[in-house]
Amino acid sequence: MKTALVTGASAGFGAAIAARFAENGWRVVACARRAERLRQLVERFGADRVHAVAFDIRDEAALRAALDALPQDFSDIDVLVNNAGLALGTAKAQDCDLAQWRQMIDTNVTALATLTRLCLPKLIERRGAIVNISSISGTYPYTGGNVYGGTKAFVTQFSLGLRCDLHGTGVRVTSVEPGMAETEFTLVRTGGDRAASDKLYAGTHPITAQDIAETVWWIASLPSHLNVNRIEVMPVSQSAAGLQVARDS
Ligand code: NDP
Ligand code: 8X3
Repeated sequence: MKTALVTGASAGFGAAIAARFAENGWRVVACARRAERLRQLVERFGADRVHAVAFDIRDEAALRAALDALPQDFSDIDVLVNNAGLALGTAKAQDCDLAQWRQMIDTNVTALATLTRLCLPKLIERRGAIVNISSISGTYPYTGGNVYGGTKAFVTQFSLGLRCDLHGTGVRVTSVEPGMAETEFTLVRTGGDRAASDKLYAGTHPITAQDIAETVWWIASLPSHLNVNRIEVMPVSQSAAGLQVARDS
């Protein structure tokens, strides 16, 4: 039986990814801060299938302790899904809150890189795979995307760099780059503004968490000689239209 470690498994993509792997017979290590949400996964699939670990991924000591304390049945990680992440705010850079910038960098960049580094020996030993959840915001800039987009550009480039370093090890690395998806993402970004979240997605037929779970499952279950380097997924209702010009400024 194979094992996946999924970060951000308490909501959105991560919860759907954890469920997709568990229902397909994998063991899942489900990580996030909200223990009660993770407990629901354990109740749904059983403690022999899902092991829940609640901690803040920005806390390196807690991260190390969680990995060190994995029960033997869950310690052989075959697939690492680096999904935990967030955007905070939509203000222009000149108006942004530095604490929010730091939280995005600490979560989306530093914690992701730290967990990856700590899992690499096991992943190499098991010829495993890393699936990093990046975003189209790492490729296409938009007003108010500033640091969030920067963190996701890191995730994409880090994924490509890992591919180089892991050359010859058999470890696969993929950057998944979704566009607009309806999860708790916008609620978090707006500080819990349900009306703003509903307004953003109204009438758009956005990506669902299940869509991304299906994408990640497909990547993980491909034959071991195939690597999807990057995959960009948007809802049909979204496309890129960049470039603005300020006159007489
Ligand atoms: P959600 O807000 O629904 O889920 C985010 C998950 O990340 C939650 O499980 C949350 O758990 C976890 N998380 C956040 N901060 C921490 C932390 N400090 N420690 C541990 N876990 C943390 O959003 P999505 O499912 O949409 O987001 C998942 C990933 O997908 C993110 O990396 C996001 O940037 C990316 N993405 C999202 C898109 C979208 O439009 N929704 C599009 C492209 C990419 P908890 O709060 O319990 O700790
Ligand atoms: C999350 C979606 O619109 O910020 O990555 O690119 S968006």
